[in-house]
Amino acid sequence: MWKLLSATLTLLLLLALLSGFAASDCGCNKLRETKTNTKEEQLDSEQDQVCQQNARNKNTHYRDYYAELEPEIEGMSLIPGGSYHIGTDEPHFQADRESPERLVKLKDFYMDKYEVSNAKFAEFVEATKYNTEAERFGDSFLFRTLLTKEQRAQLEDFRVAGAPWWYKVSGVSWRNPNGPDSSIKGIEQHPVVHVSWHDAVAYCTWAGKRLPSEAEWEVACRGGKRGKLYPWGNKLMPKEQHWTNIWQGEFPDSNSAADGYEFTCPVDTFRQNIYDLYNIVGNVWEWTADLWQEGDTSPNPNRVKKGGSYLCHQSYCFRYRCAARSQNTDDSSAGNLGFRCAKDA
Ligand SMILES: [Ca+2]
Ligand SMILES: [Ca+2]
Repeated sequence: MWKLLSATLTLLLLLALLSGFAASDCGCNKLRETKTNTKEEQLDSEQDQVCQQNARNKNTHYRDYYAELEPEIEGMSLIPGGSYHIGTDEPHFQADRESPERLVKLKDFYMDKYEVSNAKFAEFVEATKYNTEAERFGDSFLFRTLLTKEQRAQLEDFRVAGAPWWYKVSGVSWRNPNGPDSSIKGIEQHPVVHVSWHDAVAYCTWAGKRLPSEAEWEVACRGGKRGKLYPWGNKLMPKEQHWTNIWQGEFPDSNSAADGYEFTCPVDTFRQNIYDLYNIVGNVWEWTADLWQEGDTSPNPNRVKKGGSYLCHQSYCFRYRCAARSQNTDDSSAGNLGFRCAKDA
């Protein structure tokens, strides 16, 4: 009897904690939206601190660890080292080698809370005069709906085999992400795209950081939970709300953008787990440091990318899961591929 009562109470407590996390963004976003003066800004900042503390308190492992390693690095979260499970025994794409679930041991590390934005990448280019690979090659890959019917007809032979919605378009780069005549004006806080693996490494090195390994990326994605599909759990839309920027509708013909975004969204839009990470799944794919094929010594080896993008739909690219993975050669770039950096603790 007592055992049953105790188990029920534990279950109720767990449910209360879980629903609390799912329901809350700690009210921070609401405050930001209504913010009109400095007093409210101060409230906002205090509320943020409460939120962060709340987030830590809900995960004892995280809380106990975090306290030892203050102060924080701005824009990064500390991910505590330890043994974690990554991968899955229920793979959706066998060929991607998502399985088996396996144990990895990691040291403490920091992870960017956000994908690197256009504004941040512009600072790097301004400081270093860096020229991305897409700029040097003179083209990059653009999704079909960003082209007019006439442009699509002209570029018919410049499509990707097996993925004919990608067009190789001249004059497209991080500076002109949505077509040769576009710019980053108005989308400064969106993730930088059309950056190769080499470009990502160059940025992270400049910032005193590095790309995360795949294991680090996935552990950060999982937010201390084992075996869940998404950073927040197994349900795609808790509280019937959108938690990530992906594709709604029929891929590749109609995107209802029910989540609010047909293409990229600002890097601080969807907070997805207890580590305070945003858009870790969805929005844009993210490069990791790892080779796709261990020991690959070819000139442009494939590198692992994680997280899926705003173009992913369950029917076609169910890869906005922590265990999912894909690859591109290290000189590739496209309109749905970006990155975030990590750093040793
Ligand atoms: Ca979307
Ligand atoms: Ca992402």
